Amino acid sequence: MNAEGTWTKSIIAMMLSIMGLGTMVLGVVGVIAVAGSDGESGTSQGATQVQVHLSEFAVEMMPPAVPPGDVTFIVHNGGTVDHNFAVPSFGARTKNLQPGESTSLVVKGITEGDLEVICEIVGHDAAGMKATLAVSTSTEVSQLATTGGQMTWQQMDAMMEAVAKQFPAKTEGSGNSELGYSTSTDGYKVFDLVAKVISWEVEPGKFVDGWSYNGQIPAPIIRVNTGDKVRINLKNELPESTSLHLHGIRVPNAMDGVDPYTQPAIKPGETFVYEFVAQESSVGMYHSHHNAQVQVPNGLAGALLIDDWKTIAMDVARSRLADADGDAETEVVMVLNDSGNIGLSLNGKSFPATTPYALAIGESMVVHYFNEGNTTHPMHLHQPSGLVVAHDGKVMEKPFWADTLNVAPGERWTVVYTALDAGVWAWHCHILTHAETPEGMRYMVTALIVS
Ligand SMILES: [Cu+2]
Repeated sequence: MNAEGTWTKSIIAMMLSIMGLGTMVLGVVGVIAVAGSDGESGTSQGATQVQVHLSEFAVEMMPPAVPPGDVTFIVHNGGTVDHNFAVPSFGARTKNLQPGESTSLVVKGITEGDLEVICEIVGHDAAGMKATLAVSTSTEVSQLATTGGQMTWQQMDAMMEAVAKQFPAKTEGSGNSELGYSTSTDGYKVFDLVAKVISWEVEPGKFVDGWSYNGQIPAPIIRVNTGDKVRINLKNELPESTSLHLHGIRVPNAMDGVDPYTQPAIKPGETFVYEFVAQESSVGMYHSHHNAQVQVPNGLAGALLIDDWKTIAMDVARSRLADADGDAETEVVMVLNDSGNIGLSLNGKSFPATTPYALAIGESMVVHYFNEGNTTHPMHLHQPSGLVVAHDGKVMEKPFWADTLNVAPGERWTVVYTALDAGVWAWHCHILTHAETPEGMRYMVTALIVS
């Protein structure tokens, strides 16, 4: 079986477990995704990750040595009875984990020396569930921490499985909710945005400074129709000036958001009002255009859709697809990122914290890829092929099929996927360093579950 086949098999196994079929199919009990931290919480940006595998009666850590600083322990109970994971000298501990359960624990400010870790269940440490993490400033240790160390293949397999079993891991915060509006007396749809820095959990236990609109990454989805009068009030609560560019949307020049040419920068504490009439169907995005190489990848970006793209896309695709009823059941906004505080991610989350999607055979989903990052991402859904129906919000005269589609920075591609075969199909960026590490799948990876 090739690498992709192995992947698919392992995701299917884990998703079946999550869907409650695990007890029948795999004979395992309750695969769970538990995120969050029972240790210190807060920013652990730059923290070294250590994968912890608990079993009867051993505590295995990879890498076995780390540089001083903050450490995020990704803990998986691979045993058959309850265990926990504790760092006694810091008073940090996870809750008791059931067999198959995972969680994370952030421990900050670890200094050079030997760090003892144990399972605190009575008798387990004496039976062997204690280990020592070497904390050292040596360069070899730094390299070990970034490469995952010199693992045996068995350790690598165990670690990959431990990470994969967390999917879909629960994390704090989510983006892409639909933004509500009020209607003004002069007939505008009025949307309120507040730009502010928040603590954002990119993956279990990894909190970063996220630059958000309304506390969401990606920003909330704005939907309007052709002919609508649109007003966006943007309040700047960031520590620096900002501006808002309406990318791929036809607006008057004064509303283009390019300070200092089309408007003054919006200083901290100020509000700027953007107004335009929606003239054309768009798969647009809105994002900062001020210190944008920092503000956008840190999170200040979202989708602005003009008109009903489920219908527009299916009008193009319907006759060429095996869709059962001719309608799309799902519309997916997928914002790609690779830089800044958020880093490699799908919709502001890194695997295993990404969101899986679901279709039944014969159903279709309309996917809009938005690249808000700094490099091209070839997005690949294992099956089925997608019919590419629109580029940058313009319906294509010649739609084409693709199972892997390059999405360049700034581009939007609209693709219709119709589910043909049951299973859990991996869906990821095909730059492999954007999808996998020696510790397993990470970053720009999710799955389509077809039932
Ligand atoms: Cu990529």
